[in-house]
Amino acid sequence: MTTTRALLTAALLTKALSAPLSAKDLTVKLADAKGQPVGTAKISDTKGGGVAIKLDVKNLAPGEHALHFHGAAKCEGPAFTTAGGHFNPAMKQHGKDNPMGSHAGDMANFAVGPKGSAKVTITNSAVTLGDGPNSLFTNGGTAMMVHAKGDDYKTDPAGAAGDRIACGVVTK
Ligand SMILES: [Cu+2]
Ligand SMILES: [Zn+2]
Repeated sequence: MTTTRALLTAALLTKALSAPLSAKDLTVKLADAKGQPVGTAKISDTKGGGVAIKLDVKNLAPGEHALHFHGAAKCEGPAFTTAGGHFNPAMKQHGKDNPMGSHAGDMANFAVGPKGSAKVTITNSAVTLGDGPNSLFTNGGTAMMVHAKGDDYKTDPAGAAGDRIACGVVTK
């Protein structure tokens, strides 16, 4: 009896210690303009605030691509315009190299290899899976967007990143 209880307590403790930092991680499914799947983005809260995004994508054009969170949780191809502009709760301009920037939804470019795939982790210190105005779930959620070109990190409102080529809704 006592042994059983001790084992149970130990098991519960182990479970608590190994629990993820956030209530739950989130896997976003990305699809291209034709609705074909191009991979996933696994989002998790990080210890110091912000999120880490494990991007695992394929069937994209080789080269640099911009990655943003847009303000509406809509991925309607082929142009994905209903996702709106960049997620911008602080009402700033676009880009880390813009003195008036940046949007919470702005992130670093990533590179797609010659075979059309990429596996990369990108961080964003301005958003969270938790609560508050910078939550990716604010106002019904956001959309993760991949663009045809790289972001120049300064041109308002979207970094001159070209077409929206893949999208995934970020909702609870
Ligand atoms: Cu974008
Ligand atoms: Zn932006």
